[in-house]
Amino acid sequence: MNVKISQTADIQKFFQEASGFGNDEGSPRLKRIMLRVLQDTAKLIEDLDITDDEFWTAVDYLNRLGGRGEAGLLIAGLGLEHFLDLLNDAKDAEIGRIGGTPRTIEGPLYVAGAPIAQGEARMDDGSEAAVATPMFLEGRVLDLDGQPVAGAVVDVWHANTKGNYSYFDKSQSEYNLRRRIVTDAEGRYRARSIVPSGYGCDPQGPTQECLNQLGRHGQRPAHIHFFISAPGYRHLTTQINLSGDKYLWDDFAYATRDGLVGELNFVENAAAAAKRGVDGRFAEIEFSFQLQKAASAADEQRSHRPRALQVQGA
Ligand code: MBD
Ligand code: FE
Repeated sequence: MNVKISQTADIQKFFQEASGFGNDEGSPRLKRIMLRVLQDTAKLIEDLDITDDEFWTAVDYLNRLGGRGEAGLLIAGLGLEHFLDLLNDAKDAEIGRIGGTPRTIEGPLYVAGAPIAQGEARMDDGSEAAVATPMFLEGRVLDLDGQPVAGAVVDVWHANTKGNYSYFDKSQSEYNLRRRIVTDAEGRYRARSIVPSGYGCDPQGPTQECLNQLGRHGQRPAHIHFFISAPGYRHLTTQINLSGDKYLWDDFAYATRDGLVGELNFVENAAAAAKRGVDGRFAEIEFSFQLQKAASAADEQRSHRPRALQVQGA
């Protein structure tokens, strides 16, 4: 067709009505966003000759995606969560808010309310002792001048040896591999945990179903997530992705970034193991964070993205 139906004045007026522009109720912000969604969706349908069957397949897909709780997973897999990082990086650069540890995506598997410990914590419940490699993680939280930030909260979470996360994987104990560690006077945090495995999307789930159609895998390299926060400093959401993993630079969620690659140092030394209180082979990893100063109170807070909250003992 020569004339684009979606661009005619009649259709534009119709979508304005559907977005609530004909009334004084509701949210002006949402109306503006919805109008754009409808306009752009209509344009896409027309430009790409989306068939009715394709359209209703997509509607059904959204139902199944939400039904399985995988919307956040697909957003990560399509690179949109990483795009938000790139956008925020560009905004920061424009106003000279540079320096410190790079941000990278949170992902969909955080759970609020993990146990808090002072200075150090054991993160694993010991249930995988027979198969897991003990991991000793430590580092410091510093400001941009390299001065320690005492009393910072290092909220850390990672997967088990199967690549699964507690809470979402009901076979794990509550808050397994999730802790909040408050830094000591030197800005230091220490954790004993286990070496995580990379995550893979459920092969039967709707996210992998879409990735299959794109000819893509749904694997992440082994990684450790962090929220770092402290009064007066800008909240940091980041991860360390572990070197040596075949997916390190082939992450389906695009989270790996320069400056965020962590090196596991495997140690096989009986005396060193005894000193650490473990038997046999273990791993060490050191990673420190540098925080920007907060420019406002809101800067100190993480985003208000809805997150799971497990009540301890429940
Ligand atoms: C993860 O563990 C993760 O970090 C992301 C971003 C997506 C899926 C699983
Ligand atoms: Fe993860």
